[in-house]
Amino acid sequence: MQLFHAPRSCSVGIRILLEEIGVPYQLALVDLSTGQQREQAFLAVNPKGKVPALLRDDGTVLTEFQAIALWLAWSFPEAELLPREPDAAARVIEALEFIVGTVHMRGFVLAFMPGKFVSLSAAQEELRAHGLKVMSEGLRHVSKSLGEAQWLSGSRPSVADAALFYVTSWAKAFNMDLPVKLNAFFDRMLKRPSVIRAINASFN
Ligand SMILES: N[C@@H](CCC(=O)N[C@@H](CS)C(=O)NCC(=O)O)C(=O)O
Repeated sequence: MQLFHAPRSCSVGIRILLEEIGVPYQLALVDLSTGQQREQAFLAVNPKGKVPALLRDDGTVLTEFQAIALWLAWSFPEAELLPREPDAAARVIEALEFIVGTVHMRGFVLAFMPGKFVSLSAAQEELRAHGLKVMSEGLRHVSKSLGEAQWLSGSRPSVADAALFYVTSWAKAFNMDLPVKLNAFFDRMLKRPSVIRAINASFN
């Protein structure tokens, strides 16, 4: 398999899952800062111009964080990235969708890239404030769901924990206050060999 990946982006979450599974894969780096995601070569892989994208062994490409994460979990069940019991699995998918769909897409994106949506600076400030609110309320909500558990799935890191890692790493990078439990979660993730391998190679 080949993961199309941008350092410091959400695709690090998929990289962590591949490392947790331990399956061989290649990395194709996409430089978002120079707009490589909008070049023809990458658009031929993912016409939406976004990472992550995963080229699978059958030659097909899967896009969208949640779809890739769940496909990996179902394809490599021995890695236990998703509980088998339906109710527990639904809770993990609920957290995954909230982290990617709301905290990332409606929080971080609006807070840090308001210029993608509106040009007037007053409007950008309004969007930024809204994004920051969504993001910090969202992270507080996730922290509550984590409760006293180490991982969102309870006993071991799941697809949702990989997503929580990348949003908490952004919060840290922007010096945002994180709920205590999410700080502890982030430190726990940083100690996992899969995360060490994933970020060493992506932050080079
Ligand atoms: N809905 C997509 C969003 C992915 C996404 O926003 N990726 C960002 C990096 S975190 C990206 O590729 N941005 C490049 C761009 O928008 O030009 C998913 O869940 O995979």
